[in-house]
Amino acid sequence: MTAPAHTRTSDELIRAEEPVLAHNYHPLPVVVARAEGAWVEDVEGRRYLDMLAGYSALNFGHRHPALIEAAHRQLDLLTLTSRAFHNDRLAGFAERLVALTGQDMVLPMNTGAEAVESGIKLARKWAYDVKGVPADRATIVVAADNFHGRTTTIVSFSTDETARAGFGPFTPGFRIVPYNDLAALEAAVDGTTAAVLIEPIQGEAGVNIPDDGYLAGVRELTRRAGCLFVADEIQSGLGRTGHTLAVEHEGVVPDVVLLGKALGGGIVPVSAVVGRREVLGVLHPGEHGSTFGGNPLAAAVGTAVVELLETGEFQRRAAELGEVLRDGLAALVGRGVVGFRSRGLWAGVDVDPALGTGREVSERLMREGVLVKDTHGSTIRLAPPLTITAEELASALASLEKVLAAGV
Ligand code: IF1
Repeated sequence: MTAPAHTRTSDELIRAEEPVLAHNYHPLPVVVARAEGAWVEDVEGRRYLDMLAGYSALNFGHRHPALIEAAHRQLDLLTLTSRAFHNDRLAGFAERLVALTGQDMVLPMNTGAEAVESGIKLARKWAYDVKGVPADRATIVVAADNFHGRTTTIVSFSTDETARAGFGPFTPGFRIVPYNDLAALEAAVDGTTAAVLIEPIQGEAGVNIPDDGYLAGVRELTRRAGCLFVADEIQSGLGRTGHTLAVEHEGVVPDVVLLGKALGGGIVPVSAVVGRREVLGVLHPGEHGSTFGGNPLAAAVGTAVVELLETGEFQRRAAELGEVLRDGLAALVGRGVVGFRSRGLWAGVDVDPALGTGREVSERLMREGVLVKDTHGSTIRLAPPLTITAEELASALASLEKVLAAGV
């Protein structure tokens, strides 16, 4: 398919955005016009290797043929009914998603933040209806340096002032403890605790991987305390770390798993709360909902995504190529990289601040034809599509080596 005819250049399009688009992002100066697999192409036809993959929403690459085919097929049949009626795609999607995750039930939503908000509402209602916590007294324990989305309730428990400042008043009922600290977590859990909500690996914090045993510790601690373990796998899940879910690295099964991003195949927003019957069963008609949640187009694409994951191919690729990524980054330590964390095809790379900020390194990589996104300070995040080839990955690592060797 040829790129759409453009009447304006990249620079003209960037300038045109300024007066009419809210300035809540500071994008790299690249204007993408088309994409396929791990590659994107800008308005002028320049190609870039996409090492961000939509923050893990593009695990299967841009426009994966099986996902596009599922979307095209459904577009020609039915796109939306609302949940006022049944549609013929939702049962199949829910059945395959519970089978993939080893859970009992699904609450289909759209964005990740909606899945997180729905998970918070479910945990609280479970605390009142099942655990017997007094009304409006439920607490949820979260980790410092968390990222769970941008709604006012979610930023209520963020420790990132940039994400919170100016958006109060905030939602009460959350306790914040250091990540990867079981003693602090134990001290924060009491009879009012509905759930512990954590990312199995903290993405925005810079791919912050907890010590082995932490997730198993959270599982044991929450089981003993009679509260829920809610795992936010919106970024870490669906193959990214070499497993279907990142919690599998420790063989842990949470009570509730939050999914999003790649569940929509990079085509439509699809998210879900997947969990035990005892938890999702607390909802009764009229108590929660969403106009688009569980729509037939989302269910058709989501089903095609689950079918891709059922093969195990993408999890294997992430595990195998993850070793290439890890070894490639290890070779750069002391040569511009001061440290890194990686699991599967997901890495947080700490660049020597003397070489520049994460943003400055991202701009230099862009000029080399590689797109990445900084997280904080001088840390960049690498999260390519799981369809990336070994050659493409080696090329991206070579570009990083070249940018670091070139210095400031
Ligand atoms: C932005 C960050 C990543 C998430 C986890 C829930 C959500 C996210 C673990 C909410 C979303 C996105 C949001 C997007 C950029 C990106 C991001 F930089 F913001 F923090 F990936 F690290 N749980 N993360 O990572 O999902 O509502 O966005 O669908 O806000 O700029 P959403």
